[in-house]
Amino acid sequence: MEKRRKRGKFVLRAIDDTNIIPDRYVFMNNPAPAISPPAGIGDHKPANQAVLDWVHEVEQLTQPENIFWCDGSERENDFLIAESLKQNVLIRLNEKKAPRSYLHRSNPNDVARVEQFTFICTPTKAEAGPTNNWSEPAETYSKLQGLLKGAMRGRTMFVVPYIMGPPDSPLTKIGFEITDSKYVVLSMRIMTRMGEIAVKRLGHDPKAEWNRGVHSLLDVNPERRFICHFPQDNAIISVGSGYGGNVLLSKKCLALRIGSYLARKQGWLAEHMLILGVESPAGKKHYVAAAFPSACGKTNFAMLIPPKHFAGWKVTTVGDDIAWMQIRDGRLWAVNPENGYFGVVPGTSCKSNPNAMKSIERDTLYTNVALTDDSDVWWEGKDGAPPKHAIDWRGNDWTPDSKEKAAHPNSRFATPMRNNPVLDPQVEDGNGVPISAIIFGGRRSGTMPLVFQAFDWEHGTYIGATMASETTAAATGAVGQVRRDPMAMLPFCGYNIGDYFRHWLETGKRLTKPPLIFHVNWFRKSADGKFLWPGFGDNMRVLGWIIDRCEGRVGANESAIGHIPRLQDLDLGELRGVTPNQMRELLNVNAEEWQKEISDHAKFFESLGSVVPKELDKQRENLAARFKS
Ligand code: GTP
Ligand code: SPV
Ligand code: MN
Repeated sequence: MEKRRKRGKFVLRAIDDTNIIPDRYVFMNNPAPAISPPAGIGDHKPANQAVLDWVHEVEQLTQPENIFWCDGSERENDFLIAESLKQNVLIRLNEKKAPRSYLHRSNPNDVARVEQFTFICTPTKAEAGPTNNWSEPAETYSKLQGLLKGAMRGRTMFVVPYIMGPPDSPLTKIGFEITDSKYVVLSMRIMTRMGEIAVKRLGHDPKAEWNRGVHSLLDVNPERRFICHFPQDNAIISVGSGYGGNVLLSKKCLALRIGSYLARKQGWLAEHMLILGVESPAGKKHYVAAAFPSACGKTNFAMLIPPKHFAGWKVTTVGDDIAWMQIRDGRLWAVNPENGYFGVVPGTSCKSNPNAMKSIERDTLYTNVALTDDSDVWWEGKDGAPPKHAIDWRGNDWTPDSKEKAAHPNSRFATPMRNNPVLDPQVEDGNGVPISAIIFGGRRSGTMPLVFQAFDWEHGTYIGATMASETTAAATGAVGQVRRDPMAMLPFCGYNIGDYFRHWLETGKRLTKPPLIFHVNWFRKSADGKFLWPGFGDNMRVLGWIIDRCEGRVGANESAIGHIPRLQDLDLGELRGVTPNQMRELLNVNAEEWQKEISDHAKFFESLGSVVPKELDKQRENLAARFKS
């Protein structure tokens, strides 16, 4: 430890989020029994004693210089941005080219989710199940308390009240995040409904359900980086990181890991899914939810612009990452718990995703992209020629000849969903939107056809449970390796995956009008390693078939793996750059590849031990048998 310190390897450099706010802005000094807001900025009082007690506890432990209760106001935001600029937590961008937008650089050792340091802390290991890192709650609390002891000395502790979900939804959850990072506060303001609204919803009931999240940067040292979830306590503690997915505790930690645990207990679903609306020229609208693993196309699909040939069709976004779904009238109804998009930047262009480009034109917090000489942002895949010179995501000089990438492959934007030109009008509806189809998908260079449809809910659950994808830069570790990622929830299911599969099967039984279930693969490659399918807007052609299936007006081939469109079932009018042979390759089910696939399914289930419901083993046997018949 000493040695490392001396070498300074893990010590934060120039761009840092560790400075304190000057005294004149201090809202409250120790001790904190009667938490009251400063005159002028903010005027809410959290009336719930349980929150006050908890904040006081964390204060005693971390010993911050100041406590700053966030109210979510404009004024507060302006103030925090000004402080962040002064302290180099943010870099101001060109007001003409990127109005009200800022660049943040995270520590180079801290640029993605860390699955190896993410823990589910349940009383027994079995509750966390075979896919999660488990650690014993009491021991973990005591280890984390050790790390947090005095951790905010000389620093400001921010208390961020927020809600997840539309304000009037029965699904909506309350959270409080304590953090010592201004970047986190500014991001939470974009990503959640923050401030006053949460305090009001909490009310005075001492038994009200709310999530307690504690985050501290510590010294941003990977050896002291832990993202710990305590589902039974509705609590999260995250230390040692400043990267989005690890520290915006509303998102993966609450909305998915704790969320999935609560969902099972309370009879709903918390899923890593986008939600989109699709309207036909005749004005008939359907909603679709789709689970693709991290960096596999959710944001892009949720903002899709149909090709010219699909004149009159319109796609709108309800959500781009997370869906909370409940059962009503025998159907699934979905809400997006978030208020903004935390999206992958590289590859985003006016060609691939014009709606995302419009969304991030202003009011955007960029992380780890490149900075041009005229204070604009740049990344690989942006429209136009690369700049002759830029500062890369690490803060070093960069030219087009540089070996390094200018933007980190997992560089991100945080932007309010209000900026999305195709935001769905129902996005605030607390009842949610009725889901006609659920789509699973991943990055698969072979085996998986462009699209196929499950025979029924149970078969669809099997398809989700066995789906796989090549790994991406969204999490640290090797990229491009095929791994099973059930329902795109492998890193996000907060309890035993066997119970999660069971919950899916049971949910299906409660649905009288279940959504149809599909699997897609935009990433199949030809023998020479090129994508066979153009993707992006052209994915409308697949979505069109899916909608036609929901309407019962289009045919398919019944194959061993499910219903697959015949060439004539897909509208390929004016599709450029895909030959009929390529189309056949895209839709092909290769028996040999599927033998291996089925045996990989079996191996995966074996690796999970005895937790997999027997219905799913039966599904595999049926699948294998269909290949033989
Ligand atoms: P998370 O935010 O990590 O959950 O990712 P996501 O699932 O929202 O993925 P996103 O839409 O941001 O896409 C990730 C990467 O995949 C980007 O580099 C996109 O350019 C690329 N991508 C998205 N859709 C397609 C597609 O249809 N075809 C191809 N070839 N690439 C795509
Ligand atoms: C993902 O990795 O699936 C994301 C980005 O959506 S993060 O919030 O960092 O997890
Ligand atoms: Mn995601």
